[in-house]
Amino acid sequence: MTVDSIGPSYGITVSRHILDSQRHHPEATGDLSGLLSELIVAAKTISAEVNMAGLGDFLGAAGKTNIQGEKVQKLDAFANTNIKRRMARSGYVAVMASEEEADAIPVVEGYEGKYTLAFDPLDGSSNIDVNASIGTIFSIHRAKNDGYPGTEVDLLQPGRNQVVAGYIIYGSSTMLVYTTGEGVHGFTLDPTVGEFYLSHPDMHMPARSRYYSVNEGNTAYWHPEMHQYMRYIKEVDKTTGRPYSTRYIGALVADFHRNLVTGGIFLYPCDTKNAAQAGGKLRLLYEAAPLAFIAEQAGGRAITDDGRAIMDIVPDGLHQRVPLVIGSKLDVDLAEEFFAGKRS
Ligand code: AHM
Ligand code: MG
Repeated sequence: MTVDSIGPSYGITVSRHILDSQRHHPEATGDLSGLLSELIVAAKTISAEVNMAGLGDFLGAAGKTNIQGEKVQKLDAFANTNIKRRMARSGYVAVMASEEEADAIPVVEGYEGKYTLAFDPLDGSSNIDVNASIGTIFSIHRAKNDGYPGTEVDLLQPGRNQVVAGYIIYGSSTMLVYTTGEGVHGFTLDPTVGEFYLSHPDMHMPARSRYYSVNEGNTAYWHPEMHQYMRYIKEVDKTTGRPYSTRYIGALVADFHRNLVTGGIFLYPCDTKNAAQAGGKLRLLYEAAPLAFIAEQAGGRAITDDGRAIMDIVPDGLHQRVPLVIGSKLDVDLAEEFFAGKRS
């Protein structure tokens, strides 16, 4: 039997995809592939738990508040512990940071690896109790020193230095989307066999869209330029595809994923409600920077509303927050023009 007579592949698993990508990098040691494999196991475990949430004891708050002062949901705590424990002995990471923990998380002595991992264990946790989409977001950098215990300094690197970024969305199906800087690839979990299969190779965000995602309940807190931009995209003008339609679920990972697939712009601008935290709500390390890497790789853009590229911001703290405008390139360009006062 010749190889040709074997026929086409039954589907590319994420493990195969990662190993194939590694082959293009002869210098690779396999550590990054190993790290991703460990993360994928964590993702499958969390996915299984999310699917059981309605049946089990996981709904509702765990009775604690996190560093952001928000209620920790039970599933958040589960996801956080699951990722942390799996990674702490993996030998691939030097230090971690989680949206749910105040300080940098050390790994077990003797297991220090060469990467850092920042993660939001369960983004959009207010959606847990209502059976809407939630997700896990992750961001990986090289630590400053290979094989030594990492510190906060290793984690405070700009998004531009990311080696990998991705998310797992627990939606109508569970999907993993990630980039290593060579395009964006999406995999769908087949729960019957427990494998992620390549379902969305080389994802590209449409350059212009007709969708916007924003919490309009914050209108009273917006700056004048945001009002002008919103007024513009809601005007009727069929030649430019307006008015845009709203899509907002309140879980960044879900809103972003939708916009990645169909095109769209997500805005959580600088507002007076969040004045105490530089005007933004979303976290640079766990939310904005990893999604910015994916957006750029898919042909989109991510900026603050004063026009800085999210990827270029050097974090000044693990839990730094930023205003975020992210999505289809031409839509972000347009918002930028309004915010810079070039249009009104
Ligand atoms: P979290 O659930 O990890 O704390 O994330 C914060 C969430 C984002 O997922 C989402 O985009 C945003 O907060 C929604 O905020 P709001 O409810 O103010 O619209
Ligand atoms: Mg979050």
